[in-house]
Amino acid sequence: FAFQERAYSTDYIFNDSGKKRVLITGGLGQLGYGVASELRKEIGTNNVILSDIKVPDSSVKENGPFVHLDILDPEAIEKIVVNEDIGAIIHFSAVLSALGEQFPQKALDININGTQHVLDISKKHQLRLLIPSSMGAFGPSTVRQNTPDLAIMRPKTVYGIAKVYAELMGEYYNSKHGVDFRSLRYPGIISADSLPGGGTTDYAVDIFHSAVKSNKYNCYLKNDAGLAMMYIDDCVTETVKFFLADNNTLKQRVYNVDAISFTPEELANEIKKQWSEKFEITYAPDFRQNIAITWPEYMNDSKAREDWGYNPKIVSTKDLVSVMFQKINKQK
Ligand code: AKB
Repeated sequence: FAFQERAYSTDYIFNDSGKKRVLITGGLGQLGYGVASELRKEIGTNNVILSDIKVPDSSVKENGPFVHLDILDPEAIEKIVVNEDIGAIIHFSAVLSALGEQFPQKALDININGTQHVLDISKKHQLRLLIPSSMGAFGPSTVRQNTPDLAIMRPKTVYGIAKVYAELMGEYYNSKHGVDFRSLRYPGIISADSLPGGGTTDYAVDIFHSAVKSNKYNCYLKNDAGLAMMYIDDCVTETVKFFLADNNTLKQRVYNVDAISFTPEELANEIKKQWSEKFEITYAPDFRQNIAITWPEYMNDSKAREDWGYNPKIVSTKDLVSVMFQKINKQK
């Protein structure tokens, strides 16, 4: 889309003191690098600092600034914010839903305490703060189809509870302390080159790699476990659009975003059509099935479309499968 049509301002100053550099936490996860690359195109390579507790490949450092950061160390976060003139944080550090059930204490530490640290630092230095939420913030008592932004939120995972905490605390810091808090409730994100880890929706990424490797996949969800999903390029583009959106276009601080909905069986059928008739799927549901049935099959994201122009491009299972195999084939 044309530069002039963008709904967000082009000066990218994130707070009153004119700070315009962005710190991304959990930068080596599924989304960090992609979001950093897209944001760097908009605000300049050196204005986006990627961080993680993990050690990056040399290519990560070659493509822009990277700092080592433990999200449980608030002094270390503040030091970077002050020394590097940070005006905004995108907070990706999190333990995902399935891993969080296996390591609840670790999930509580990172997902609650890590979040609280970035909230407090954002309050102190008046930063813009984007903390992604997830459809995992919903639970078994939420309507699973066309789930609205305002719905019952009684999640049954540590991950989901921490997402509700982040949403509510972010809204509180926004109204009480003026923090420019923003959040998107992501569905499962499907990517070819960066892998998720420890999520309930990971099957929808693993299945492609398994098809290419062995033409079969043993799925840990039941054949009819429909869930909301989105292709990574849409996630990256739309997250950057939302992050840079003018504050006055946002009528709420937290938005549902969604793109595609399918069951494991529907995805497998499309893979059979586009990859190989011989592709075989088997089902061995485990504890992740019990999480999946408490999450939306699809969410209503009309508010995101109205307020800041949310507009994903890949909206069918057919197009998703096609783009995934194009990407995976290129990697070979
Ligand atoms: C997970 O499965 O935990 C994540 C999510 C939907 O938040 N992918």
